[in-house]
Order: sequence, then structure tokens, then C-alpha cells
Amino acid sequence: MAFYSSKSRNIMHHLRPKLGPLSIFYQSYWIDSLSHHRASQSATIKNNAVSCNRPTLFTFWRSEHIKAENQLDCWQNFGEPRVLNFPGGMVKFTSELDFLPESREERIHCYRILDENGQPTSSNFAQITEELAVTMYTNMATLQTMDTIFYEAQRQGRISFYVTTIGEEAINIASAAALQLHDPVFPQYREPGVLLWRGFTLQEFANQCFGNKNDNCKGRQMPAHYGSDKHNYFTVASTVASQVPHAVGAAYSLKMDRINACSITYFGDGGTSTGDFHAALNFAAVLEAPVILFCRNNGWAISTPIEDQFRSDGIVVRGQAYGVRSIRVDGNDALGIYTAVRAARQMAISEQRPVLIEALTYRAGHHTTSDDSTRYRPAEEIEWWRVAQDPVVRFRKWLEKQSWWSAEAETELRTSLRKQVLHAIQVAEQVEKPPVGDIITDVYDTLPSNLHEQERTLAQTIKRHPKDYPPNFSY
Ligand SMILES: Cc1ncc(C[n+]2csc(CCOP(=O)(O)OP(=O)(O)O)c2C)c(N)n1
Ligand SMILES: [Mg+2]
Repeated sequence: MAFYSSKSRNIMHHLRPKLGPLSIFYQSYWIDSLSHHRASQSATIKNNAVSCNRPTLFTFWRSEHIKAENQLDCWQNFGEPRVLNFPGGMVKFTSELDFLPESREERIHCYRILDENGQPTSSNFAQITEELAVTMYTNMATLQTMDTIFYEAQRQGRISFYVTTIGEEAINIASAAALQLHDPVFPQYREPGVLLWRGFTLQEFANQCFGNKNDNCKGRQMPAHYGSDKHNYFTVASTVASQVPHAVGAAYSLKMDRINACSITYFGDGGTSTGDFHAALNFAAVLEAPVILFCRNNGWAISTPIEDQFRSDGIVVRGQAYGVRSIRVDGNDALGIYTAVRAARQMAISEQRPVLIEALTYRAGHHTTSDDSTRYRPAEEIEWWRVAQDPVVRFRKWLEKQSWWSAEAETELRTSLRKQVLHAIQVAEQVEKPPVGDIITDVYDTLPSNLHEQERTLAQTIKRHPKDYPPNFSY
């Protein structure tokens, strides 16, 4: 700081006699441009076009700071300086002892198109064709059916674990619909709908949950920890938010290779309490990485409510704190989410910048099958969100208003989906488990000796205690 001030003073000392009254002009220019920047800093979506007439307050190039002419306004007129030319841009001085308040007077607004009755509240959304809208709806219904039946299968002891997306179907499907297959996805664990949208079949989901020999993870992951190279969907790692820095790194790599794509990562409100989230956000901002940081703020991190998680106005304000363009959307409005993610993708790629989306929603199911959420939250609260705010019903109402969907189509779809999911489970259950030896393949070219030793011990244990292992458990 002292260095910058003394450097500025020296330059000014040499230049002031040459510039005379011009120096006053420079100062008022800077002050005007500061207030202009503040007024125009929000990015808006109007008439389906993204409008971001927004020079940033922050100057990117440090060298701007030491350009001689920029120093003039700091120390002119033989009086007190009115602005400080500091790395990052001009800073106005003030004699007001004003602490920034901990929050704004009004909470950040939430972008929403469809109200609870599926009625559009404005025409400010991306137009979608009947075909796309119906495909989105059938995918949301598929996800719902898969959740219901897989959950029951866990309760019957047929699979060991499951995670539902109940209440977050719109987030899953509408965001996926706004992306392209070549946009890599870094999921937390409550976004299987993105993979479903990309073509992962019900059979593949079932194979993974049963960990059978057709499971593309070879039975080496917990159920519901899907991943698929083919679908550009990185494998779920349920260490929350550990995937966020990976997504930023991948986005930076896309940028370096000049690939016309962005990466996307999903994480929960709880995930934002990790160091990984903050480090990733800052890296994304500084590297100008084309990444969409999608936060599903569903009110709960297992039994921890958001009031015990943070005191900021949700997550959206944190984006701005790190210099990342951000928006808050209604997580139960498929049209709103689709529009916001499409716009975010366009900005991320064309402007090479990160965008943060906070979707307000509610985890209407238990955290996982290992949880009973009625132990820590009122049943009426769950019911209100599950029924009155159901994103699938809301979207269906809109489809019906468009005459794109009917009661008959609904009955037919639901009957067919139930059959398909049950069939996938029955098939997956019959398929034998992968060979135990697979547990140590695919990592090393040449197996290290300690793994050889563990392999031998495991084989002996299975031989000694055959009853503790399934009959078709082959080595
Ligand atoms: C780094 C880390 N810390 C703690 C956990 C234990 N844990 C598993 S899920 C979870 C809650 C995450 O909540 P949130 O990010 O809001 O996602 P949600 O489950 O609500 O979708 C926690 C704390 C974990 N898996 N990883
Ligand atoms: Mg949560």
C-alpha cells in the first residue's frame, strides 16, 4: 500500500506541471465511471436474450494501476485525494464511518416463471417446443417412479442403500435439458436425473444399485453412486463438495483447449460449508473458468437446517462476494430453471466466466434410506412442500394448459414406467455379482505387492467362511 502511494506521488510530482487543469477532468471521469459501473452491474434476461451490459468494478490488469495517467486523479488539486488508484480499480474515499451491513435490507429476489398452478407469471422465459417439454415431463416422471420403487426395494432389503431426489426433479431434469452432452457434469449425489436425461438406462441404474456384473462401476461403489464416461458424468463422490474444485479445473481445461463447452457442478447448501466450495469459487473467479456452479439449496444438510449452516442471504450473495455472476431461481419451477441454466451456459461459454445459480427448493424425502427426517422436522412442513410445491405437478399443469398433456397420457405413462422400473430391478437382481478380483483392477498397471497380499487374505477368508458370502461369489 505504502509502495503504491509513494509511486503515485512521484509520478504526479513529475506530471502535474505538464497537465494543469486536465487533472481535474480525469478525476471527475473516474468518479462518474464508478457510479455508472455500480448502476449497471446486474445481469438480466429479457426477451429470452441474456443482457449483461456490465463492465465490472474490478479492473483485471494490475498494470492498469501503474499507468501514469491513471495516477493523476489521486493526488490533484493540492487538496485531499478523492479516489485511490488501487490494484483492481479506483476506490472512492469517504469520511463516513460506514460498516457494510451484514445483509441487504431486502433478500435477493428469486427468478420464477411458473407459479404453483403452473401459470406463467411472465413471458420472460426461453421458448421450448412441445417435444422438448413432453420429454422433460416424462423424464421427471421417470425419476419419480425410479425413486419410489428403488426406495421400496431398499426397504425390502434387496439393495443396501438409496438416495431419492423427491422435490428436486425439476432441478435435475430442467437443468440437464439446458446443457449439451459435451458439458462435463460433476454431481454431488442428488442429481441422477441429469444422467437419466443423457440416456443412462433404467437397467443401468438398477445394475449399479445391485452392484452386479453388468454395473459399469463393477460393484465398487455404494448404490446410487453412479458415473458414466459415455455420458460425460463424473462418478459421484459423496464427500460433499469435493467435486466442486474438480469442475472448476475441468472448466479451466476446456478454456485452455478452446472447447465450446462449460462444465457444471451440483452441490447442496450443506456443501457450501466446506472449504472446497470457497476455494473452488475463488479459483473459478480468478481463472475465469467457464463453469456453472449449481447450488441446490434444499433447506437441510441431513438434520442440520440452513439457519445453523450460514447467516448470509443464502448462497447467491456469496457468488458476488467472490466476483462471480449469480442468480437465485425457484428450484421447483422447471421453466425458470431451464431458462436460467441456458442463459448461464451461454454466458459461461461466450464470455468465459463462471456463473453461480442458487435454486431454492426443499428435500421432500429423507436424506437417504439411512435417515428418518420426521425425527428432526415437522411432518406438516414436509407435506406442504411435497404436495403444494411439487415441481412435477406444477410442470404438468403447464403442459396441460398448452394442451400438450392429458389425463389419459398420464395414466398410460405412469403404468408403463412402473412396469419398466420393476422389470429393470427384477433383471438386475438375477445377474451375478462381479468377480471379487475386480476389486483391485483398473488402478495399477502392475499390481503392488501389498494388494497381492490382501487379495490372498481375502480369498482365504471367503474359503474359510463360505456362509458369510453369497453362493455365486466367485473369485
Ligand atoms: C466432506 C463431508 N463432510 C460430511 C459428510 C457427511 N454428509 C453426507 S451428506 C451431508 C449433508 C449434505 O447436505 P447438502 O450439501 O445440503 O446436500 P443434500 O443432502 O441436502 O442434497 C453430510 C454432512 C460428507 N459426506 N462429506
Ligand atoms: Mg441440502
